[in-house]
Amino acid sequence: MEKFMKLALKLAKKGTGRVSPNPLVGAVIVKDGKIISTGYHKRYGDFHAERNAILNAKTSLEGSTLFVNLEPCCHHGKTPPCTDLIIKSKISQVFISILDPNPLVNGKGVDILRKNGIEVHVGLLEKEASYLNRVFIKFITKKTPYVALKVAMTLDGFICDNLGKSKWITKNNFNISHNLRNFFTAIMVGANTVLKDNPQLTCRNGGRNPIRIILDYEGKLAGKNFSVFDDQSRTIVFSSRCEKYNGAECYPETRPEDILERLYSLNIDSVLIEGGASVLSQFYDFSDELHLFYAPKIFGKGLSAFSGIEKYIDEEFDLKIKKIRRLKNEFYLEVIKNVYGNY
Ligand code: AOF
Ligand code: ZN
Repeated sequence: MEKFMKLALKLAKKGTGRVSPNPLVGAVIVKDGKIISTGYHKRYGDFHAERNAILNAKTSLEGSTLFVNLEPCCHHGKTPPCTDLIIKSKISQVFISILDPNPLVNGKGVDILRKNGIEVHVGLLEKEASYLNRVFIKFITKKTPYVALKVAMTLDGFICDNLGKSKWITKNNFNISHNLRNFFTAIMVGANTVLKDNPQLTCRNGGRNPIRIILDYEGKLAGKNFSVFDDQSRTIVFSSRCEKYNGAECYPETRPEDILERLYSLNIDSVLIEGGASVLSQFYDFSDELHLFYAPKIFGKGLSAFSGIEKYIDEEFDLKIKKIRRLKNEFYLEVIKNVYGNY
């Protein structure tokens, strides 16, 4: 059974970067032990995974088993309820990893299937499935974007040396970093990072470009020609000097909680914050996970990634290491701060 759900999860991941703020969902239909059809949710507003799998089938689905990593929907959204189609196609068994946290569904999809005589099992590969859809779960239940922080630093936690130089502390993180830019809907940096590095903030390993968010409270970048203002992607500025930004999409919020509320209202479900120290520190308490790249260097003095926060040894640190990976002579940690679901 697990191998079919694993395939559903693998298919779901193909929607990465394209379905937000909807969930990543894959579906596999099995009959007499053989896979007879598959499908996944490809793009926001398109057909759901289950519908695609059912439509892709070349044979009768009567008596077959459906594997899907999220509970089938039973509401009319951009598309009609998947439960109707599942019942109509005479599928007799459904394996689901997790219930849909969307209050419009949340258990009601399972009830409808059961009432129609379909055998339903919930919980297969639950941990993998809730981790995969952590952004969706947070966004729809907490009504605020999922926040990830990304930092490249020395072993002693510095993001630049004592002369302010930061290029390049680590050099083996290209692929992971650009996968993150594809995974999260938006990427955020402060004005100083733009002034110093003139980054493009695009995804350059095959994914789509994230929405670029620039925090420029004082309007230092207004009217200037930085790469973040090119037409490769949408750029959103937060500034108390929006009038200096004629034409650009600009909002006046400056506090992290207000910025996140604005992003929620813009339907932006997740943001990857890439620095610098002041932005990372301001958003630390609002963050859900950290992506930390370490180079075997020790500076002793410089700018600490989180120099704007102050925590003490007696405080609770709910940080859990999710992944450790060696990258040649460097290493990468994925650290989870908040769990949505079970993983
Ligand atoms: C998806 N893809 O494969 C599944 C989803 O507006 P709609 O019609 O696209 O409905 C979106 C909701 O449908 C979403 O919030 C979730 O509750 C449910 N399931 N959504 O985009 C899918 N299975
Ligand atoms: Zn559906």
